[in-house]
Amino acid sequence: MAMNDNLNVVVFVGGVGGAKLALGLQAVVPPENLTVVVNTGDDFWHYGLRICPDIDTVLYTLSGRVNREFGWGVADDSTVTLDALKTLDENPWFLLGDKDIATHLVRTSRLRAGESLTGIVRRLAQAMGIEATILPMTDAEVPTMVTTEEHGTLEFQEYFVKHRWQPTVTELTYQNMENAEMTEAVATALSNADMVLIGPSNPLLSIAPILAVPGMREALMARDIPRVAVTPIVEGDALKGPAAKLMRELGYEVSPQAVADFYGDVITGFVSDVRDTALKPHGYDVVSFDTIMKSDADKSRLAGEILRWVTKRKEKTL
Ligand code: FO1
Repeated sequence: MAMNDNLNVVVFVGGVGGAKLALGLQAVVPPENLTVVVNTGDDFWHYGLRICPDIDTVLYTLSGRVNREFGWGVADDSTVTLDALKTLDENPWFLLGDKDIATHLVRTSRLRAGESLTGIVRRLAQAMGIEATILPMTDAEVPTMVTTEEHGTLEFQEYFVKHRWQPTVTELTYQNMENAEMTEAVATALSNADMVLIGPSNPLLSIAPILAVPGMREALMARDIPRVAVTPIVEGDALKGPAAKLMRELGYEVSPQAVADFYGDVITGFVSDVRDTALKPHGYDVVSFDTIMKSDADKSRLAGEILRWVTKRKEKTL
């Protein structure tokens, strides 16, 4: 029997790191009790297609399709379309594999037919055999815009992929967020949650947009349940991607304390890494685990440890 039966777990994630924790959770939480709320600030239009990288990373990871070398995209994908684009004098700077393009075609045509992103993701997850619930943070388009010293304001993927996150960032804005709404599916998941986890994702690029959805912070704070973040910073650096560089550029210290303080009242507990026991954040209920997830066994081990710790704390406070 799976562990943690009947406890509803909601986890907030961005791309690769968050998807790894979601995969670990999928191994230890019954699917009807697991909801993954995903950042959509990285989404963009490219060659007329709607691309949702973080959602796809979660879909591909939870369905076992993901390219494990990259952490995103589909395993064993081909690049026939991309190669053909190059023969047409195009510079396809965003790597789209042929199987991946099928996902974008389905999503784009359904969006154009008037279906919501939430409904489309539900159907894609079903088609891929995923039983857990995967929810976009909102159905609105809320592109994260990155203002840089060198190139002015860029769309997120231009900053991240085209410029390989090398420009110096001076500001992040979550465009159109004031017009975004929390979906009914996210509101219901939060009101039924027994705990909310925040994955080891980039706090500024992946989790901040989710928390910026109007009503999201209030919905979280309204629940007297454990809300626990997992550190994305280990030994003073990000395991992957620009989290550390970006935190420095935007005036944050690069430490578990700074990550915990960034979440502030939103969290009640924090998981730091065993390598950083001397750097445990103050002012939060903190536990240290090995947060580096290389193998699938690491992922389910960490997910299990977090759930057991949160459950024990919950029992103690009742
Ligand atoms: N990341 C890259 O570094 N280069 C790429 O060409 C690239 C293509 C890509 C295509 C589909 C997809 O779902 C993800 C892709 N990513 C690529 C990853 C993506 O840019 C990032 O994982 C996230 O947006 C950051 O969380």
